[in-house]
Amino acid sequence: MSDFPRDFLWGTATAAHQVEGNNRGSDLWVMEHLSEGLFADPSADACDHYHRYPYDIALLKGLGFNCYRFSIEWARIEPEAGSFSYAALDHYRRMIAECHAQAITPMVTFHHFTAPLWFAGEGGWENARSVDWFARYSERAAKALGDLIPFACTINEANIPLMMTLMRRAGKRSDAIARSHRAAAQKIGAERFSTFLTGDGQEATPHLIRAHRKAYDLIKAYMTGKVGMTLSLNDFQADAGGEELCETARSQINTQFLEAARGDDFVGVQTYTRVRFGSTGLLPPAADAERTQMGYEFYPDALEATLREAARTAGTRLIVTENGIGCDDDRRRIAYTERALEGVRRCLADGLAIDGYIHWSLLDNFEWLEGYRPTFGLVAVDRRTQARTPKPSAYWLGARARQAQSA
Ligand code: GCO
Repeated sequence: MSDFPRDFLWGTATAAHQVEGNNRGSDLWVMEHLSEGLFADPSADACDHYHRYPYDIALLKGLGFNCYRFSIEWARIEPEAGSFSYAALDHYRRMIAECHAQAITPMVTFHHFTAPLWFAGEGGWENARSVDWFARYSERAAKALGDLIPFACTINEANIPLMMTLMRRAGKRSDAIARSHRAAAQKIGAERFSTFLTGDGQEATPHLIRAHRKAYDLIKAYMTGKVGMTLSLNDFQADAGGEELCETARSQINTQFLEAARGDDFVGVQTYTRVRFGSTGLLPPAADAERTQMGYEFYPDALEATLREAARTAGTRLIVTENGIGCDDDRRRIAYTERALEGVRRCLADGLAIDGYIHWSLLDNFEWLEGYRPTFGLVAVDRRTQARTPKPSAYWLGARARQAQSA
């Protein structure tokens, strides 16, 4: 493992809404509680990370990691438009300080899918004013926290709304989503309702890209650390006849965003699988292919391909800000991660500027529309008692991290 740089970031990741619990001022909380909702489970207490973060940071430190990527929750920080919670900002300041106290490098994401209810009620990212609203929040949070942040991510997976919209077009989720949006709007007494995950990605994309650019400058002004956005990058592959569809998907979903990241301090690469195109569209995994709990193909080699693509197109430094697998059998998590890391190692050997590998996720947590069924954690969580139990993969990856840091 000595072919990993000594100061390489070895981390685990979470996102506020997925682990904190009781994020009641957020857009998704409302959607989770609609009678005919899209969500398999409500997020509820999640992992109660809002209160248990010191323990969780100590846990990842004890396992051998040196970095923790998490998000701050806009819905808590700005519960009403233009009014900011000092208590929430202080909470996140304590959390970041706790990382430093435990010699963990914090990587702080400003937006990880959820937004305040009032923002959703204005149409969320479909509204052009979203750019200024996000900029105002980012500046405020950076002012309060920036001096403690070595790595900031503006928007997590800025390209996911577009990807989901394009994929939905092929499928037929749209009616259920429209119904949910109407019900949510009615519930909060707004005229419209839209969220990052369920909204119209085509409308949102230009706003997201502009919001990232603005936030990048505003956050930079309050810190000496590095700023970037993260992208969900699938390894797009073409079967015979699928070349054109594949290249169209790549240019819309990957290239346009990687180009928007040019000049940033880094781009966060988040990769889970490959997506194959045939002459008629998306191809399902082969009948004999191993599938993860998410239904997609077990394909750890995707990470190497997307790292190379990101390096070519964005030309920035790279950090693997998410990579992992939802599975019951923890041995498959180890196998997956080992193969993914081999790919990272080959990229480093070829001179790619990669500064870290951050595994998704520290904890089994709320997997959005899928609820609590998929388990991505290195650490299992008993949601009744909140007891944490590291899986063999946690000790295995932690040991790799430790070994690389002392090599
Ligand atoms: C993502 C999301 C995570 C998911 C993970 C597993 O950024 O895609 O950050 O929230 O839980 O990707 O599907």
